[in-house]
Amino acid sequence: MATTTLAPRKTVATKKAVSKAAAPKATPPAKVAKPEVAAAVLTITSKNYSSWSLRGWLLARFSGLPFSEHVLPPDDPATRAEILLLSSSIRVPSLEHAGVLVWDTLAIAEYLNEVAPEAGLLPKDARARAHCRAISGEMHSGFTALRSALPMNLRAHFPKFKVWSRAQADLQRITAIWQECLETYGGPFLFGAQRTVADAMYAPVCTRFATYDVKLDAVSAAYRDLMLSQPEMQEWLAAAKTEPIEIDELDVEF
Ligand SMILES: N[C@@H](CCC(=O)N[C@@H](CS)C(=O)NCC(=O)O)C(=O)O
Repeated sequence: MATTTLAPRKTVATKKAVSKAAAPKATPPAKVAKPEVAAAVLTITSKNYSSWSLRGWLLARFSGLPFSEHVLPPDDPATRAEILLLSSSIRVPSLEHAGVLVWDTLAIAEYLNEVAPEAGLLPKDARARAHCRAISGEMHSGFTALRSALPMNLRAHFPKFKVWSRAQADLQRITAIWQECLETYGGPFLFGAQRTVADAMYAPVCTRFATYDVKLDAVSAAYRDLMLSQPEMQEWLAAAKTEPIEIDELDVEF
């Protein structure tokens, strides 16, 4: 009997003792170290004229990597010397991140895809990824007639602009690329629901089509409008409009 009456008390007493012993001490909560995000710096030039700067900047924004801009005025004599220190190609954009310096837009795209794979800058599917790289490479190395005939100039608008025949061929190839991608991957972006490297690469073509009043088929026009309405594009366009840089000679590809 005594055992049965005492046992519960003992049990309760033991529980109290245990809970007292386990009670948290009044010490301040341990500080949880936040993972360090290395600051990145993207060097660009004119927002109004530089299509490569726009591509690099969009890639960085699409990647989600925090970065600050280092803007070099293109008409400044010191600019060339400064770019030379950053990239042996004497070109912008260039990206500095975590002790790594990378230049040339496609190299920057590949680097950003490595440091921020979750951003989906390249499609997950291997065939789509190869296709994305192929059309991005085609933009990177081709369409020279379109580039020289229709230089990027975001502040300008040339209604009824006459596109000469070689540039017209580039234009047709670009819209064929867009149509094929939009049909294959279902849009609204070139490789489906996610913005990829290819969308950044072709973004300055969208602005050129708007600047030079290029007549497009309905599918290509919808894609152009979607890209121009992206918040990042709107931010860039607004900044370009207030940029105090005037360049008269627009026969150069910026
Ligand atoms: N292939 C390069 C082209 C970059 C390029 O042409 N950048 C122009 C500005 S948009 C430049 O830096 N020009 C300065 C110069 O040629 O001195 C890339 O993909 O980044």
